[in-house]
Amino acid sequence: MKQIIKQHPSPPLDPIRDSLQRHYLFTLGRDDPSCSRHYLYSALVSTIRERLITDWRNTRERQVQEGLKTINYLSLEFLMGRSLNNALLNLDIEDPVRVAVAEYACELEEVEDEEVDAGLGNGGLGRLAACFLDSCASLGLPVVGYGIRYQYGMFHQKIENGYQVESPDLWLRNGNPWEIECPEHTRRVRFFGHTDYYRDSHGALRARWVDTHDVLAVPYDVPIPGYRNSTVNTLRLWKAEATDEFDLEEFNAGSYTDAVEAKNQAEQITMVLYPNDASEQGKELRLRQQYFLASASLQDVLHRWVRQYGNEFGEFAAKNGFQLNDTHPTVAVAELMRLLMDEHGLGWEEAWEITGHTMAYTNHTLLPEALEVWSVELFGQLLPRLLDIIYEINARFLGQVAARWPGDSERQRRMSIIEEGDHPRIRMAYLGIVGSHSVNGVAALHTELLKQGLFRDFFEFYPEKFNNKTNGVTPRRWLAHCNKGLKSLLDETIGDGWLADLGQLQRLREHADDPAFAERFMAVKRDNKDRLAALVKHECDVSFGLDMMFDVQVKRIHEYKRQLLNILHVIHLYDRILRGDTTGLAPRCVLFGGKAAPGYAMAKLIIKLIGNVARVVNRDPRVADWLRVVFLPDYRVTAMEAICPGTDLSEQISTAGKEASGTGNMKFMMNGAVTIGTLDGANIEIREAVGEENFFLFGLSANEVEETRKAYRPDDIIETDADLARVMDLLQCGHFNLLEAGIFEPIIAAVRSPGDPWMTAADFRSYIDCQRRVDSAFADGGRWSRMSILNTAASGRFSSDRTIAEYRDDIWFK
Ligand code: DL6
Repeated sequence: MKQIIKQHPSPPLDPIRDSLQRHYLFTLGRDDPSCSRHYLYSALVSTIRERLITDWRNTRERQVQEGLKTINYLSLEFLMGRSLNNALLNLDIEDPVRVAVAEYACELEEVEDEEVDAGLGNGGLGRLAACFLDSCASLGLPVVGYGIRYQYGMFHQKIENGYQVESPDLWLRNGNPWEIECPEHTRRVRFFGHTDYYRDSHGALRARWVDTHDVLAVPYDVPIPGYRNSTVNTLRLWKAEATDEFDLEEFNAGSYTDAVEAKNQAEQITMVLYPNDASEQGKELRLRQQYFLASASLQDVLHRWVRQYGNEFGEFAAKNGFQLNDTHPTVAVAELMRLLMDEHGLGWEEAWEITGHTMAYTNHTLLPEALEVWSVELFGQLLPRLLDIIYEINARFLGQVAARWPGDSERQRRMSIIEEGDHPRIRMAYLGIVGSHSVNGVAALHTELLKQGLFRDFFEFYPEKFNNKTNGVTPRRWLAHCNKGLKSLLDETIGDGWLADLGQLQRLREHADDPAFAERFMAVKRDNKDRLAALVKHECDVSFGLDMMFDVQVKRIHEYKRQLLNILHVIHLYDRILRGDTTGLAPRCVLFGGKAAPGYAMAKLIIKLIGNVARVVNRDPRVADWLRVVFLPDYRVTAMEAICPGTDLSEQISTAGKEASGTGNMKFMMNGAVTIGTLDGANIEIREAVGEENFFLFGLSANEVEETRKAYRPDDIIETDADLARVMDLLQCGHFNLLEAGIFEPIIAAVRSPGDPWMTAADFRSYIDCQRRVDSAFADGGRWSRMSILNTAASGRFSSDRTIAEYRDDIWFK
């Protein structure tokens, strides 16, 4: 560094090196080479941001000048992970940056490690939103992401004595160098108060929301660069602030805590991400978050519109669209109605026409408990004007239902947005369907199940609204960045066009039978396994052998995802090895990872069981050559970037009909892992794409699950299956919890329960038989490498570029 200072200014410096040096020296005021790497990271981000600014401005100006329709993607979650690596790749500046950073005696990877994950999401839904932003920018589409700038992201997970322990994720501790605060675009969001009716100057009856408690929404913009196309889109994240710093009267009267109460209340709204991926029912703060996001974002869009076109909304729907990411932001339907009517003077019919043409709703779950409902009482207190509007929407909608099916009051009751009863509730999914022009599921099976099951009445009423958009993942992050070895091999073999057109990976098929190519492909895999093994050793102090099969299940811990079935298989393997039954067995390293919602006791107990089994297995020298098991703590985006390239076998084993799509399954496939899976979510399409001979299928189908459920007797299954009986005996006799008597009773009871919704015992036999087929395929190196290559080759369909192109053509720009 001293040397750099002496050289400065030495003509002509290369622009990246120059800018990095300038930011290090002058923006951050550091001139000491021994300064922490964090400064280098900050200076590098400033360097990149500087390069993005012009394209960012040009992108916005072009979109305005060309009068392009803008799509606003509203999501309570954006699970971005790190941004530095993605920006380097998309801007094609990795090589010069590597050189510039080397002058600080640093490897680029070390600087990258300074970035903390932006964990503003729980899992699949939030990560999908992040992949979509990358694809929208890469396809040059005018899409703005709107979300919340949570002060605390997804909690950190430690494992203590096998139990999950959560700690807060204060990801903004050192600031976020990517964001730009835009106080000039602050919006005011209302709560509480009541509706006041009055006559306007034309004598028309109008409503306004009065006596409200307001909160300010301050936007922070994050640039989203497209892949080598000069497009830079925006992710706008809202932070809540009080309208006044504090109450001066209270302060002067000496009540210091009361004086800051309002400020604290306001700022609480964006304080913390709710850490539950499947249900977060009834929490007032959660409703505040949802409305805060919806209102601030819609006001933002309307403000821009009015600035350009005045209060003339004739073309609004042609120029604006809103994609609602699950039920979380569906309150936007009522809020857009309110804003158009109360703030911009439109009549109901006109406002409804606009709302219905701009809103589109994506459903991400078949689990009833994840479909949000809000108590009418709570909603009415917090958002009284919105409740009026929802009642009116419902009354008009039910009028249409009655006209279509006269006298069918049962159907009206079923379809009502308001669920009647002692404690009436608002069904947010129904509001989303009624108020949108498009309703989509996220995989073919999921969409079919929505149409036949959960939303059957609505599908009958509005068949034209329903469509499928199978999920995808961005190949920039999930192949090019995380698997540099494979990227180089692909570039060399088929050129680098695949990064913007993943279908080109099909051309790998012609190399699948070429032993020289297979050898190189598997050498890359081995390098990746080596890296993953090092991570496991570092985090868990367990050694993974590179010749063993890396068998991985990483995702949120949930009963429907059946980590339990997987660990039962591990216990079965352990039992077989101890009995000397190792014929045909492939040595395995089984890796689990994922967070349980803090209040989800069963999921947390499953983590404990995995940990206890791992401890017993890993300490037993008799099984050491055959089996290793770990639970890798704090699973997150950055961890997955190291895990998926080094995986041989991808476990996608949810109870059929429960996983909407899955996206981890796609990341693994892209990186050449072979899947063992049920006919659930996007697994079905993955199997179709790669061919059934290259996918390990087991288990009941969704229909069979429903049939079997009618007379399900797990005790009978256990009694007649000697392998399962032995596994259950090991659990019941406390083999894995000798000093913790009885702790796994709830798990044992769940497996044995005829009411087990996840049907673990029903699929056990099929699963372990399938795992035997996996073993024999793995033992045949040539066969396995072929399967692995073909998985990567067939993964083109699972690029989020394809998904977004479908949203573009069928929903947004139809
Ligand atoms: O669509 C993204 C992702 C799907 O891949 C997962 O299958 C699905 O579980 C997830 N859904 C959610 C919503 N809440 N719940 N449950 O996270 O969406």
